[in-house]
Amino acid sequence: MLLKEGIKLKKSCFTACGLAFLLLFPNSVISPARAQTLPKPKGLVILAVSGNISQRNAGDSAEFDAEMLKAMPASQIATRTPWHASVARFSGPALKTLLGAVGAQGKLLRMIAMDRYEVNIPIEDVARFGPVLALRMDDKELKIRDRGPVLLIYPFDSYPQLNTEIYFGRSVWQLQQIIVE
Ligand SMILES: Nc1nc2c(c(=O)[nH]1)N[C@H]1C(S)=C(S)[C@@H](COP(=O)(O)O)O[C@H]1N2
Ligand SMILES: [Mo]
Repeated sequence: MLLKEGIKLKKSCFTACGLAFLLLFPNSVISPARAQTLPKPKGLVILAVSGNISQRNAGDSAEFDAEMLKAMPASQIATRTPWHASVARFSGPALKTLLGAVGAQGKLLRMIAMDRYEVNIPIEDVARFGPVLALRMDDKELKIRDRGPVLLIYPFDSYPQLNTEIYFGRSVWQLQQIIVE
């Protein structure tokens, strides 16, 4: 009799503890991906994300080498651009994919390029137009001389309204740093 009571008590304690754990750490079950830590880059860092992010691998930043970016699911945009007169196929992680990987939360993306060019992109652009961090053009890796290694491309041909100076200006080439605000 006493033993039975003891087992019952133990059982209910387990349930209560489990419940308390879930209440304290809801993310442990709801989004296990968030708990994953970002691996450290092994090669040359070509893109760094900082600001309002939850995943970091180098101080306040999430740093990426080429291999890490290539390992992400790739998206494609076939379009003409201000720099390419005929249609080309650009591929690489969608900006949305990268922002998801670092747990970005904010309203504004400060984009900074190798030449210190800087432009602000409203976060709405990400879902609305699906811009891509192009690493390749027609399956060929973009070199620095091709405006790579990371070139932000909007689907200019799919959305005629993108063909303005505003979006040309947001098409950052040689993108090096993103600050999420
Ligand atoms: N890295 C970098 N990206 C950049 C720029 C720049 O100066 N540096 N200029 C922006 C602007 S203002 C425009 S209109 C387009 C086209 O620039 P271009 O015609 O001078 O090549 O690229 C955008 N991306
Ligand atoms: Mo511009």
